[in-house]
Amino acid sequence: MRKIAIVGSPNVGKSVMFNNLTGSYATVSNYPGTTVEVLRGKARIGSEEFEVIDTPGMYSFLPITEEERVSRAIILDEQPCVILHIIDAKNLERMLPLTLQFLEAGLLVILVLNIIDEVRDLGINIDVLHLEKELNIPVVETVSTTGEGMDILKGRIEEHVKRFC
Ligand SMILES: Nc1nc2c(ncn2[C@@H]2O[C@H](COP(=O)(O)OP(=O)(O)OP(=O)(O)O)[C@@H](O)[C@H]2O)c(=O)[nH]1
Ligand SMILES: [Mg+2]
Repeated sequence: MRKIAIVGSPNVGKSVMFNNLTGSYATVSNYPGTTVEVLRGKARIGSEEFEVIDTPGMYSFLPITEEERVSRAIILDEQPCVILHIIDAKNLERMLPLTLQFLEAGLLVILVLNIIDEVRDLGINIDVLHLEKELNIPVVETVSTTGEGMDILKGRIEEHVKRFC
């Protein structure tokens, strides 16, 4: 089964996104050789079923904490064909360096601008098409707590899988 890894900084909505994609059933296990817990579940997107992995929060792709080492290992060793980089869109500038680290490592990520409801409340408008052009990757806006944007995200995942997996 092909894998989708959900990655990003702490507290950006990764686990809510994981629940959106997988429904209620998940298995929890310690990553081998560590005390770090990793959640795994299944998602049907289009006609394909994927294993979805909710990774521990990471600030950098160059790991300092055990959690960051586990997330890096999942990305590099398990070779998920889809990597969803979830960010808190309110803190776009602070969060994009991690996206760039992924791209520099040759990883084809889909950038998910989550918590876009609070961005709107602040009166901020993010130019998503411009960001897509600059980064040359799909960029999708979501509100993971309401499910807004999930259909579009699934569509982008399908396109990505057809092209790259
Ligand atoms: N307003 C708003 N809140 C959100 C959204 N997505 C997640 N949240 C809230 O953000 C908080 C963190 O969500 P989690 O899914 O636990 O975040 P996480 O990335 O898994 O956090 P860690 O596992 O600690 O790294 C929760 O209180 C969510 O309800 C969103 O789109 N809009
Ligand atoms: Mg979480």
